[in-house]
Amino acid sequence: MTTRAGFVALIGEPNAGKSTLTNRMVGAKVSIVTHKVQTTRARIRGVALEGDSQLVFVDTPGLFQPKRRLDRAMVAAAWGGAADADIIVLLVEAHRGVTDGVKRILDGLEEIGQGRRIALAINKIDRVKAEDLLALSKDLNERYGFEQTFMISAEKGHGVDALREWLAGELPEGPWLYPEDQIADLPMRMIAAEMTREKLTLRLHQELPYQLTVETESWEERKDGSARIDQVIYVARDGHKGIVLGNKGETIKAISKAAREELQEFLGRKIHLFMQVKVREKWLEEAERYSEMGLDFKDGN
Ligand SMILES: Nc1nc2c(ncn2[C@@H]2O[C@H](COP(=O)(O)OP(=O)(O)OP(=O)(O)O)[C@@H](O)[C@H]2O)c(=O)[nH]1
Ligand SMILES: [Mg+2]
Repeated sequence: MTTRAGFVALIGEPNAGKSTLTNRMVGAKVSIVTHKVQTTRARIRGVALEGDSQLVFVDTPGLFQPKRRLDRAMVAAAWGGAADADIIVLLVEAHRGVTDGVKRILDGLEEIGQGRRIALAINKIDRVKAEDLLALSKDLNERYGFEQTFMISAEKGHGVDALREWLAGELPEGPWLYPEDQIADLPMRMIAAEMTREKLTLRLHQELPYQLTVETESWEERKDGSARIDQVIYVARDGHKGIVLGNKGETIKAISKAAREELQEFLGRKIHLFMQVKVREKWLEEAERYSEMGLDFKDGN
């Protein structure tokens, strides 16, 4: 039997649907998803099987014009994921079309593109009419020589099988890179922190989700099969702490409950989840916070 295996990097503007597509390909939620931009902060690998091929999807942070150190590290992580991949899939939102952000990504692809394999996936096709799609596909293919174009809805599942089958046939021949039953390549403590950050992002408004980070500080296995997980939410300002806690602590309580339920479902066992909010004004400038997120601090320079 000839097996194939390799890395498929999903890149695109923030909110394009990269994490949604990763999860659909894997068949489980390995990467958090929200309706807000810049949800994913680091590269997240999710593993899928198709016939004799093992596809390692690399979900990346959205590509945008970075302002802060964290933004720069995120964008660097995304381009790094693209540079290391066997095949790159650029996701473009059907209803937004060729935005300035998409144009800048196409310029970036010209730079790293020599000899690379790059496919286009127009996502969220459930949001537009078919005739608009054809025009968008033509426009994008005139701007860049994509190897293939797919029209998909990562959320509804349209076109996703065709994309996966094509990728499976194009990856290099070779042994599988992960055990057959592995679906993600991220430590559990990080997945747990991400789940909490997702609930925070969904619940908190405006800039606050961008000003906090979550870390799992300890993970203790208990004899009864359950686990006790302690997490810290770092915020940059005193005022933010109050908002995260909420009136009589009801915000943090609701977030903790939602995160715990999802974690229990994911792990299939009982979890005792404890959260603490700490004010740390300079967390965005601390190397350790970046390594905890899976980012390279130096990339933020
Ligand atoms: N209508 C529609 N919505 C979608 C589709 N795919 C993703 N979405 C939604 O788009 C939003 C962003 O999805 P994500 O998967 O978090 O996007 P992302 O590219 O990972 O975003 P960042 O991590 O911020 O770069 C979410 O609200 C998704 O539910 C789709 O095919 N159709
Ligand atoms: Mg994402």
